Amino acid sequence: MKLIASLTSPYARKVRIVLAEKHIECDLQVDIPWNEDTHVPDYNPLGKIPVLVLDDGTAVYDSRVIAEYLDHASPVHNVLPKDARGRIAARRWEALADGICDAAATIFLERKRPEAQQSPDWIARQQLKIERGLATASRDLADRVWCVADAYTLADIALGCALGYLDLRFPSIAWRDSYPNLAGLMQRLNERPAFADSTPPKA
Ligand SMILES: N[C@@H](CCC(=O)N[C@@H](CS)C(=O)NCC(=O)O)C(=O)O
Repeated sequence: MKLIASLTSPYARKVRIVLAEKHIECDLQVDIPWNEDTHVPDYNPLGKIPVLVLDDGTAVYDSRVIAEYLDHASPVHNVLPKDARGRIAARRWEALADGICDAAATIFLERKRPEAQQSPDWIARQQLKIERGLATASRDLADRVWCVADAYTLADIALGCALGYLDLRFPSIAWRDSYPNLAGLMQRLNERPAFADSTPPKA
C-alpha cells in the first residue's frame, strides 16, 4: 500500500496521522500535484492528493474516504465512533475542518496569481469562512478536552490539521489569542507523536 501525498497538504496530513495512530504500515510517495512532472492524475483524475493506492492497484480518494477505509482496515485505535450519532458528529467536525482548509488553500492560491488578477472580494469571502469556521469550532468545543464524546477521534485529527495549516500558511491569524480552547486542543494534539512527526515543513 502506498500513500501519494505532499508534506504540506492538511488533507494528506490527516491521513498520515490516521495511519500512524492505527500503526498501519504504508509507503509514502511524495508528489506535488502542482509540479509539471506530477503523476497524481495517473491515480486520481481530479489531480488531487492524498491518494491511497492499495496493493491490488485500487486508488482510494479523497482524504475522508481514505480515513474511513483505514479505520475499517485495522481494529487498532478506531478513530471513528462506532455509534451513528457519534460518527455523524465526528464527520461534521471533519467537514468543518476540511472547509477551513479549503478556504485557506483558495486564498493561498489566489495570492499566487499576478496581483492585477487577484479578486479582493473572493479573498474576503474565503476569509469569512475561516473566521466563522474557527468561531464555530471554538464554540462547539467549549471546555471539553476532545471534540466528540470525550475521546480522541478523527474530529480532533481533522481540526488539528486545519489549525496546523493556518499556522503554516497564515501565521498572522492569531487564532490562539482569540480561541484559547483551540490553543489547548492543539497543545494536547502536538504531544502525540503522530502529530509531532507530521508537522509540515515551513518551506
Ligand atoms: N477534498 C480533498 C481535497 C484534496 C486537495 O484539495 N488537495 C490539494 C493539496 S492540499 C491538491 O491536491 N490540489 C491540487 C489541485 O487542486 O489541482 C481531500 O480531502 O482529499
